[in-house]
Formats: sequence, C-alpha cells, structure tokens
Amino acid sequence: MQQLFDLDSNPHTRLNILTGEQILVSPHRTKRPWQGKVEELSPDNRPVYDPKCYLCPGNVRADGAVNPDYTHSFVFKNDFAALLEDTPENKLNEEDLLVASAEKGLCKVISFSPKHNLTLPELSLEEITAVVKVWQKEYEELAAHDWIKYIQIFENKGEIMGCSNPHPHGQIWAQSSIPQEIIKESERQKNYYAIHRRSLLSAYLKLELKKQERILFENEHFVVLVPFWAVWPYETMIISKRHVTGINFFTASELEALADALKKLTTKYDNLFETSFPYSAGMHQAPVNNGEYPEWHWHMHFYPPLLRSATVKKFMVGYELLANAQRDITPEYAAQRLRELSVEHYKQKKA
Ligand code: H2U
Ligand code: ZN
Repeated sequence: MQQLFDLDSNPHTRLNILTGEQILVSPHRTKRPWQGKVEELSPDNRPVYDPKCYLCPGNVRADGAVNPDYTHSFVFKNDFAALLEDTPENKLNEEDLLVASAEKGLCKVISFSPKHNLTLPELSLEEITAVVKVWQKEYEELAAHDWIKYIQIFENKGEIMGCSNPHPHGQIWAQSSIPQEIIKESERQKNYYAIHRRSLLSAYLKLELKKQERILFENEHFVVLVPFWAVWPYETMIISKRHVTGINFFTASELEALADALKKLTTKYDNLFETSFPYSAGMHQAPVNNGEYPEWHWHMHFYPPLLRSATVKKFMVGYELLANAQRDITPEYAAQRLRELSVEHYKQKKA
C-alpha cells in the first residue's frame, strides 16, 4: 500500500513546471532550521549623494558622459555592454562540434532614484510605480526594433550578487535571439496551453490560492508566493492574476499593484535578517517580434542567496553543480516565515 507522501519530512524531488527541471528537497536535514540568531551588521550610512558614484545626478560615468540632474529615474546605455548593436550576423559550425552564432543586442542601466542611500523597498509607492512605468516604456521602445527577440529586465541587488554599486538600479538586456531560460519556459507553457487551453500559471495560481501553503500575500492584480519547486532558500515569484504575455499589456492600475507587490515583498525580505536583502530578480515574458506566444504568462522571479542570516549564504556546489539542485528548508517553511514578516520596513520601525 502506498504510504502518505510527507513533503515535510521525507526526502523527495519536485518538478519545476516552468523549466521541466527537478529539485531535490531534504527536509529531514533541518527539522528546526531557524536558530533565531540575527547578526547585527554595521548600519550602512550611505549619503544621499555620493560624488564618486557613477549613478548619482551630475556625476561623470566611465565613458566620460555626465548624468543629468534627474529627479525620478534615469536610463542610459550600459558603458560596458555585454551585447553590442553593431555585431554582424555570423555563424560557425565545424562538424557539429564547434558551434557558435553571433549575438546582437543592447544593454541599458536604469537608476531607480537620484537618492544614493535608498534601495527599492525604501522608495515610496509612487517612486516604485514610476520605476515600473519606466520598465514598460523601455520594453515598448526596445520591442519596436524588429531584430530584438527578447527583452530581459532585471536587478542585481547587493554586493554578494555582483552588484557593482549600492545606488538603487537595475538593468535591461535586449538581444537578437531567445535566451536559455526563456526557451525552456516557452516550451513548457506551450505544451500545457496546447492541452488545457489556459495558461500554465493561471492553473498553478488557482491551485496555490486554494491550498494557501506557499502564498505570501496577494493584492488586486498580483500574487506573491514561494514556488513549489523553489531552489534558493527564500526564492519567490510574483505572478499576475490576469494572463498577459508581457508588461506592455499592464493597465495603470496593474502597474500600481505591481509596485505595491514589489514594495511589500522587498520589505519583507529586508525584515527577514534585518539587512538590505540581496537578490537577483527579473521578469519573464514572451519573446517579441517572433510570432505569437498566447501561452506566455508574465511573471517575476526573485533568487536570493541568503540562507540563515545576513551573512550565511547558500552555495550551489558539489552535488548541485554536478547532479541536481537541492535544498533543506522546505518552500512551505520559507513561505510561512516570509508571510509572518511585517510589510513595514525595519528601518522605519527603528526610526
Ligand atoms: P550591476 O550593478 O548590476 O552590475 O549594474 C551596473 C552596470 O552599470 C554594469 O553592468 C554599468 C556596468 O557595466 N556601468 C556603466 O554603464 N557606466 C559606468 O560608469 C559604470 C558602470
Ligand atoms: Zn549614487
């Protein structure tokens, strides 16, 4: 007879329905993972304006350009872009063994605010809404180039994630081919849509909202949850309630609701270890200028590395590099911890 499947204590694998990959969960290793210990880090006393910062208004960047005296956000072409617009088309294939393809693209940097000392959760709802609107505008402008096939909007936050500057900012990379993660997610969503005639994430959201085990919170237009297949300890997703293929379809009230979800989620993150919580985050949406993708459902991923405190991070090593992603604390446990945290920033409370 089949035994009750205890996701809380039996080692098991879970399927990432978006990529088709699996993760090994070993919940028995940490029956009580939370030690309740929070290391007090030295408070960062960054100035509102830093004369040495390449993102602050009026300062000179690496290529000699001078930033304008901007008041909200500021977008410029990355001075060290990983992708270049003038790359000629080219292909290499030697005996199907040495295979390469030229990649054309365009990289931009977005400063979220003129204030050097803030981070996303510390911006006001209005300021975050303005950032979300800039994302939508940039997306639409980039999609107007018919050679661009995919637009990746993302943010690296914190030194630990390779972020080069604490001034609040994000990036956009737009390119002439469709990147790996998008190829995987497109295929899985397409297959699901072909069979069920509804988006994979609409169905997933419905089930998660019914179960209420991994939901952090929801607002009028978005749900924030720890996905069933989360790899990073406190990995989350923001999923739009409405099935739209991209940020270009969001109405003004959806953009505002997205800003609200971003503010609440990133505040909870900061409150978890009372630190500026590092992560890589970004939105996934349908490719552009490449036919129809009715199956695509807009969403955002947050991949934060911290495990147990402001300094103890999860490493992807050994078994994970060679065989399979693995985690100890369950996604349900992570969701419960994040759900319980306040949406008021700890610095506000201490002030
Ligand atoms: P990250 O902090 O996520 O690395 O993004 C900052 C980007 O800013 C980085 O890609 C660019 C870097 O190339 N940059 C400029 O475009 N101009 C500068 O003067 C410094 C950094
Ligand atoms: Zn700055």
